Amino acid sequence: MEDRYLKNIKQPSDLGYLSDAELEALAGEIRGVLIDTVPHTGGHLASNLGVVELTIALHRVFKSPRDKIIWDVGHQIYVHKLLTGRYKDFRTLRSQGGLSGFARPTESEHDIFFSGHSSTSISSAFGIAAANAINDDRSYTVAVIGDGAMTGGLAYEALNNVGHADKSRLIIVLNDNAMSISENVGSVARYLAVMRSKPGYFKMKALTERIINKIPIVGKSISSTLFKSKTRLKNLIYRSNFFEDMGLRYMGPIDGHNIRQVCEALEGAKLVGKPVLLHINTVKGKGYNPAEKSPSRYHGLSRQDNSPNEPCANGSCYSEEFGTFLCQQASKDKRICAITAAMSLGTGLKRFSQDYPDRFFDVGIAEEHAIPFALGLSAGSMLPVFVVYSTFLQRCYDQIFHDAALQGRKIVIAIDRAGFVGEDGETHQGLYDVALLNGIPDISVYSPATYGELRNCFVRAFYHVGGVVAVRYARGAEFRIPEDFTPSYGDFDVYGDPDADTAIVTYGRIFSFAAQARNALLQEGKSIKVIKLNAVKPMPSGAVEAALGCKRVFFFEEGIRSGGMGEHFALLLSERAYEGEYILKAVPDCFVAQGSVSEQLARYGLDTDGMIKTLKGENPGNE
Ligand SMILES: Cc1ncc(C[n+]2csc(CCOP(=O)(O)OP(=O)(O)O)c2C)c(N)n1
Repeated sequence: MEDRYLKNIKQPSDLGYLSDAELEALAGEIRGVLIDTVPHTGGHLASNLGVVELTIALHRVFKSPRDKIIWDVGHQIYVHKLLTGRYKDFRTLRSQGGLSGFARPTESEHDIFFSGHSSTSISSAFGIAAANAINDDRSYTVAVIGDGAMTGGLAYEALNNVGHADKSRLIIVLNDNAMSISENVGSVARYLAVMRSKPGYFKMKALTERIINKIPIVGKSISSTLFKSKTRLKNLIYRSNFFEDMGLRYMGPIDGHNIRQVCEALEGAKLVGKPVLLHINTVKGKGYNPAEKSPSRYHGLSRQDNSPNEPCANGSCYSEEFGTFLCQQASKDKRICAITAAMSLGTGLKRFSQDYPDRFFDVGIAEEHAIPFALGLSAGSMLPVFVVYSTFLQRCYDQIFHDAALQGRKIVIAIDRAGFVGEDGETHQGLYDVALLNGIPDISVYSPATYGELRNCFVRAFYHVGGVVAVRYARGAEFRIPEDFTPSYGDFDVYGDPDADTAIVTYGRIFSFAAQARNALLQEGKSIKVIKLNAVKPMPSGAVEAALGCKRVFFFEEGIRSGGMGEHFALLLSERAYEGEYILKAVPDCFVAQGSVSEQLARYGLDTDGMIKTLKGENPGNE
């Protein structure tokens, strides 16, 4: 009996054999699989529970992969995976070598683009639709975008472009559950709340009930003439709304948990002959009480088999430590403001948002906006800190260059999730920020290893260093630091014999592994010093000095090699006529696939064992 229908869905076309009642039963089975699996694998439970019926309807009405379905962010793609031949492997979700938690074209022809970052779906779907129009390809392209992702500016750049493209067979499904990770924010959210509560479709449906008889999910398709009359009626009801003003056809809002109604609407959207936005209302966490009650808590779950390197395993983590520290500072300094781009929970800002609502700004999924907004706050004599995951900071390259560094004003950037992030994989790794910031003038970058250093770096960032100051720290908890290490809280520390002729240069949490590797080799009679950088930009000249006399320098870097600390340090050494050898272990020029943080550190030789091997010459260097 278990998964009676789901196990027989080998490809989306198999849905065509199921009756309305069987589709409902299938939805129940899918919910069961999600609720059973995701707490173990970790991942986005609430978002997926909310799109069960929508995904069934999409695959019922469209012919994937000929018709292309593009999921914005891609965190809500599990149901799509279950219906596109990946049910059997679903338990491998987010583990090393297993199914990704996002869209991965390498995994299935039904996943169109790699995804993980928000608000891109309308642009890329429109590109496909535009190409199809040129090639006389009559297939459909569907972008599924959440109301949270609709707060990202990129979505509006796309709508601006889509609005005058009459011929495109593009359907945008706005999956409105009133939630981003936390409650959705801003004017768009307010506007959608008004739209959501209007009985548009139903009223329209009642008006046309006499003309259109019961429309089955498949079979008899709605006649174009009838649909057009429906649209005309709807336009009488809604003379204008934002999307129609932008040049799209607007349909909705409809109940996104009613498979029949969603199928009808999608069939209708196919007949419109110009880009359509279909607004559906869904409930985040639908069908699982705890998730319906606390959708934010169930937005993203961590794996159940947490290793000690996972977030808050020891009761705290860098994000929480940062959040607590910021609240303490804010109570003393009324200028401190915190900005988040829809990530208040993950970045430890929840308490700040409650204690200092006037100085807390959730700008929506709008990282690009956050930086110039911080600039404005700074110009208005405030002390802004933009708290952002390393991977999402990538969106802000030009803003950091033009709206921050060039202006010379004080802006603090707290870069969370710097380093390997684990199960989210390629799209979410925090391995690129050092290289990215290295190329921008007049920025200071700190990379503390411990909670104590983290607090100290922020004090320096707020009060002792000018211009743009970034402090970067990892996902999860601090690693163990040897008891005989006493931090200087300066730009760098030297751990071990300062006269050793072998040096390790490193920064951030993996100092812990470097220190352990050094101590293990000390037992074997090898003398090594660890130069631990706290400031990675500008590079402390004393640290270069400390490495100059060594015969061998090993760089261990939890970040991309190109443009990173190691390359830069090595150049400074060679400029100072360094005559010894150096070996650079960092992440090579690649995208780093999912796995646990420990697996990823081991994969690139950046755990204690890997470092010992490299130090002994058993690992190839300079990868
Ligand atoms: C550029 C970027 N910033 C932040 C995130 C983190 N993030 C992932 S999902 C999400 C909320 C998306 O909300 P919505 O689109 O409404 O989808 P829902 O989960 O509510 O279905 C956020 C902020 C991201 N993926 N990309």
